[in-house]
Amino acid sequence: MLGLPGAPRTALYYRLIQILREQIEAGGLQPGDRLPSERELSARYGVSRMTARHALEILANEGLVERRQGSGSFVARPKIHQQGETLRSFTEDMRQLGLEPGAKVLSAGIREASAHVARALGLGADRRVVRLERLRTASGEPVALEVSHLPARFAGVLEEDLTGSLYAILARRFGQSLAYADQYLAASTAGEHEAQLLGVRPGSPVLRIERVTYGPDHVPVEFVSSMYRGDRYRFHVRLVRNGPVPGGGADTGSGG
Ligand code: 16G
Repeated sequence: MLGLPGAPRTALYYRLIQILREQIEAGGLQPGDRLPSERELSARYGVSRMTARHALEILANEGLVERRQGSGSFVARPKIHQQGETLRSFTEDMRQLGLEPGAKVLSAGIREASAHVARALGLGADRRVVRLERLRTASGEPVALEVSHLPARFAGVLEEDLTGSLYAILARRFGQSLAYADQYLAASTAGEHEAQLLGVRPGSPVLRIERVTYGPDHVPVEFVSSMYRGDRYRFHVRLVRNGPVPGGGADTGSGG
């Protein structure tokens, strides 16, 4: 039995999750290995099948476990690990990880920016932006949905092949280099449409990322609003105690 005498029953699934997580993290269970079934977990740990199912569901939401209809639960592949110290493109990130970057253009055109986008890009009277919606793939697997907005002076990107690197186009066609970005992450869930594109179930956990990327002259070049698969992505940010990071200094909008 997992429960300690007097411990609330609601904690059982939590304890079971810890046990399974430890087994996966310690390497006792390897990617692709089959986990015990709900029935086996229930017998082995003295919990109800409901508790076992709940624990597996939570591990699946965390992306540690993959549930396959009719064949059980398996240890998932390691997540794509993105580090947040240098400003890199999706293409550069994937190559660094030994994955093949890809992009499927879902829509591309000129639009009037919303107030949110106009503010992020610091637009004046001309509120037109290039809006580019792409599904990003890692070695063929959909991992993120990106909606990029660029000031209208970059309208020429629409004449380019957008299934490759946008940053490369900005550099080549406009001589536009990028210096730094402010990035915001928040938890969310995939709606029906996004879930279908990302190949996950509706309601699956995702990371919503907003990023404003600036040129060396501190002028915003891109505002992106993206949705990354929560089961496939892991972000790493290094935090330095005391004092500014050398070369840093972007305004985070916290005021003061
Ligand atoms: C990253 C950026 C995105 C940019 C893209 C360019 C985030 C959230 N997004 O995915 O803003 O458009 O890189 O990649 O980090 P590319 O040069 O491969 O098109």
